Amino acid sequence: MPTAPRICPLCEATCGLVLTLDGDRVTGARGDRDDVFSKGFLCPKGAAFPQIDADPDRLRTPLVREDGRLREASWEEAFDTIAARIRPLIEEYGPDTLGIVLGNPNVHTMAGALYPPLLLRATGTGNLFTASTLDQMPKHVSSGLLFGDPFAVPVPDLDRTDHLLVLGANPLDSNGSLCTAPDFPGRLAALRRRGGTLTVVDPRRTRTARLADRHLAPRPGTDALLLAALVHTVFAEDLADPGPLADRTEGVDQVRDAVRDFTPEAVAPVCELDPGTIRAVARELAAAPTAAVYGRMGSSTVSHGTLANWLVDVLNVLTGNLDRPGGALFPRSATAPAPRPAGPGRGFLLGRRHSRVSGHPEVKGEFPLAALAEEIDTPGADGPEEGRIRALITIAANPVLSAPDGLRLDAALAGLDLMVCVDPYLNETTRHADVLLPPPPPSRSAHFDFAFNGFAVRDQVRFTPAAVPLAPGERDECEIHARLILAASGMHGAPPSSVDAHAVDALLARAVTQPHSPAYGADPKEYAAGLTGDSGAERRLDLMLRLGPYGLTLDELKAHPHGIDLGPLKPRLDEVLRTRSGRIELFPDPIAADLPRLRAALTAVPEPGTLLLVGRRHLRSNNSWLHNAPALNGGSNRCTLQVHPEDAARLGLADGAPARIAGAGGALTAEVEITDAVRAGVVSLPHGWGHDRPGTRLSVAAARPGVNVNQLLDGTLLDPLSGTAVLNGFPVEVTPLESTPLL
Ligand SMILES: Nc1nc2c(c(=O)[nH]1)N[C@H]1C(S)=C(S)[C@@H](COP(=O)(O)OP(=O)(O)OC[C@H]3O[C@@H](n4cnc5c(=O)[nH]c(N)nc54)[C@H](O)[C@@H]3O)O[C@H]1N2
Ligand SMILES: Nc1nc2c(c(=O)[nH]1)N[C@H]1C(S)=C(S)[C@@H](COP(=O)(O)OP(=O)(O)OC[C@H]3O[C@@H](n4cnc5c(=O)[nH]c(N)nc54)[C@H](O)[C@@H]3O)O[C@H]1N2
Ligand code: SF4
Ligand SMILES: [Mo]
Repeated sequence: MPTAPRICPLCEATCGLVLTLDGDRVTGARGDRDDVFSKGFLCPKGAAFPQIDADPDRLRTPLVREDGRLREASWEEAFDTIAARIRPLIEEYGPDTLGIVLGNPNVHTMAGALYPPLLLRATGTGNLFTASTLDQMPKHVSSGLLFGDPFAVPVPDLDRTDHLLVLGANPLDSNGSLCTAPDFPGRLAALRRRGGTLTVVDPRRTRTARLADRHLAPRPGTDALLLAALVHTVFAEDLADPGPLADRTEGVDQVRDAVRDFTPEAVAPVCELDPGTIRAVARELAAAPTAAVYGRMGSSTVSHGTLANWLVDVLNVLTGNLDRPGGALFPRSATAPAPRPAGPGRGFLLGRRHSRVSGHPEVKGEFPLAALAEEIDTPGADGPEEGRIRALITIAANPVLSAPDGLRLDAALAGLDLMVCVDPYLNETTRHADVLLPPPPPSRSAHFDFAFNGFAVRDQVRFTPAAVPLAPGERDECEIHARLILAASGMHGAPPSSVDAHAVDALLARAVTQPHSPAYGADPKEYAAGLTGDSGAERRLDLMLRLGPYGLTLDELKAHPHGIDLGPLKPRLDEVLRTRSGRIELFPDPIAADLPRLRAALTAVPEPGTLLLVGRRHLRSNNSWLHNAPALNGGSNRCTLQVHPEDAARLGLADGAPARIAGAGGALTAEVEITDAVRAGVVSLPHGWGHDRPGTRLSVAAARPGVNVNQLLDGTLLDPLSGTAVLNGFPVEVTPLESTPLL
C-alpha cells in the first residue's frame, strides 16, 4: 500500500503521521517513527484520522441559502452571492458592519495562518473576535506587557528541566497547549526518570496530576492568589535570584512591594490550601537547579487570568529560569522574521479602541468573543447604527457551543443580514450561514505549522504536502480564503493568485529596506521570481522561510519529508524584547491597576456549600467538532457532571441519575458521575457538547448530543484585562432532577 506523511492537525502536538492510501482514500494512520520531533508518537485522535478525513457528513460542495433553505451550489454561485451581498452592506454601514470570527482550527491550517490577516486588512473591519478570548489571551497580554511582544510566549524546557510546576493544564488529555510537545506523557515520564520533580495544581486529580510528585487541589479561580503567595515567599525568604536577568529587568522592587500582603497565610483560606505547602512549593522551585512554571486553561480562563499568567513569568524571572536551558525559553520558529538588532521596541498597548455596546477594550485588535452576540443584537442607541454587526464571516469557528450563552448568539446569528462560513460541517453555528464554503478533508491539504513552531519545546521545522489530490469540485482552503478576500473587498473575479502576489510584494517591500533582513537591498521583483512552491500559499511560505532566522527554503523542507531538527531551545531574550525600555518590564501599569481586584479577592471567602464548575478535556475529543467520529465518541468520552462524593451526599445526587445544573445564563440537565477525582466544592462538565439543534448535519454527534456547558454563562464574567471569558470556576447550583418542579 502506498503511504504519505501528514502532520496531524488535530491538536497542538503536531505529530507526524504516516497515512496509508488506497487510491484517493486514506485507509490507515500510524505514528511516523522517522519524524524528527514526534518520533512515532500517536494518540487515539491521530489514529482516527482516516475516519475523520472520510466522514460522510463533511460537506463536499458550497451551500447557499435560497428562500430560507440551504441548497448545494457551485463555487461560482457561492462567491457571486457573497460579492453581491457583502459590498452593499459595507458601503451603506461602514466596514465595522462586518464581523469576523476566527476559531481554533485556523491555527491548524496553512490557510488559517496566511489569509485572515489579509481579510481583515482588505475589509477594514475593526470587529474581530477569535477563540483566543476563550483561551490564551491572558498569556498574550502578559507577554505583551512584560516583553513587548504578545507572541513572545516562554515555553517550559520540558526535556531538560529539573522541576516543572504546572497550573491548570492537563497535557495527558489535551496533549499540551502553548507547549507543543509530541508525546507529552513520555516527556513527563522522562522528567521523573532523570530525577526531576513534577508539581501539578488542579482542582481535579487529572491523569497528569496522578503522575505528579505533588498535587495541589485549590479552589478554582484562585491561581493568581496562590502564585502571588509563591512570589511573596520567594522574596520573604530571600530566594529571588534572577542571575543575569537582574540587569535586564525593571520593576523587581515594585513587585516585591505589590505582593507584600499576599502571604501564604492570607491566601490559604481562599485557595483552600495549606500555607506550609505553599511555602514548600516556593522553596522547591527556588532550590531546583533549573525549573519552569507553566500555566494553561485553568489559570487563564478565570477572573484573574492575566494576573495569573503574569505571575507565572514573574516566578520564572525571579528564580532566574527565564531564557535559560531547563527553564522557560522562547522558541525560534523558522518562519518568524529574522531577528532585528537588540534594543527598545514599540511596546504593547491595550484598549486602543472600545467595543460599541459594553465598551470592552480592544486587545491585540480583538474584542471578547463573549460580546459577539450583543454586537449583533443590540440596536444603535440613536440614529445610525454605526458599527453594529449585520454581516458575519466565521472561519473554522463554532461559537454557539464554544462561547458563553450560545442561545443568545444562536438567535443573534439568525437575525444577521448575511452570514458566510468557511467550515466543513453544517453545525450549531454554520446552520445560520447564507453561504457555507467547505474546505477539503485534511488529507487533501498541504500542512505547515506557522503557529505551533513558535511554541514548540524543540526548534524544528516540517512541511507535508497534500497526501491525496483534491476531488473534482473541491477547492483548496487557501484558494477559498483568497477568493473570499476578493469577494469581500470589491475585487471579485480577480485571480486568487493575485492575493498571494500582493502579500509577497508587501512583505518584500519591507524586507528589502531592513538591514537585518536576508533580503536587504535585493530587487523585490527578482527575489519574488526566485520563490518556489506549488501554489501562492507555498510561495508565501517559501518567502517566510527565506526571510526567517535559519534562511531555509521550501525546497529544503520538501527534501526532508520527516522534518529538519533545529536543536534544543536556546536563550534569545535579546531577539525577543520589544518593550519601550528594552528591558523586561516586570511591573507594567495595567497589571498594577488590576492588583486591587486581586487584593479584594483575599477577603472573598465563599459561602459554605458554594459549588464552582470547571471544565475537562477528554483525550478522544477536541472542542466541539470531533464528536462526529464514531471511533472517538463513546466509552468514557461522555458529557457527565462529575461531583465529589461529599457534595453528592449533601445534595442527594445519585451516580448515573440526572441532575439540574443552573448558572447565570441558563440551566441544563446532565447525568451525575460521582468521583473523588474532583475536589469537594467543585463540579466538572466538559465543553463542546450540545449537538441537538435542528438543521445540522452531524449524524453521529446528534445521536449522543450532550449539553452545552457554556449555556450556564451569560457572557458577563470576563478577565477584564484580556476580555477572556471565565470558563473555569464559576458558581452553579446543582439539584437532583426529581426534586425540580417540572416547568
Ligand atoms: N466551557 C468551555 N468552553 C470552551 C473551552 C473550555 O475549556 N471550556 N475551551 C475554549 C477553547 S480553548 C477554544 S480554542 C475554543 C474553540 O472554539 P471554536 O474554535 O469555536 O470551536 P471548535 O470546536 O474548535 O470549532 C471549530 C470549527 O472549525 C471547523 N473546522 C474543523 N476543521 C476545519 C478546517 O480544516 N478548516 C475550517 N475552515 N474549519 C474547520 C469545525 O467544523 C468547527 O465548526 O473553545 C473554547 N470554549
Ligand atoms: N483531547 C483534547 N485535547 C485538546 C483539546 C480538546 O478539547 N480535547 N483542546 C485543545 C485546545 S483548543 C486547548 S486550548 C488545549 C488546552 O489544554 P489544557 O490547558 O491542558 O487543557 P484542559 O484539559 O482544559 O486543562 C485545564 C485544567 O485546569 C483545571 N482547572 C480548572 N480550573 C482551575 C483553576 O482555577 N486552577 C487550576 N490550577 N486549574 C484549574 C481543570 O480541571 C483542567 O484539568 O487543549 C487542546 N487539546
Ligand atoms: S497527540 Fe495531537 S497531534 Fe499527536 S496524534 Fe494525537 S491529536 Fe494528533
Ligand atoms: Mo484552545
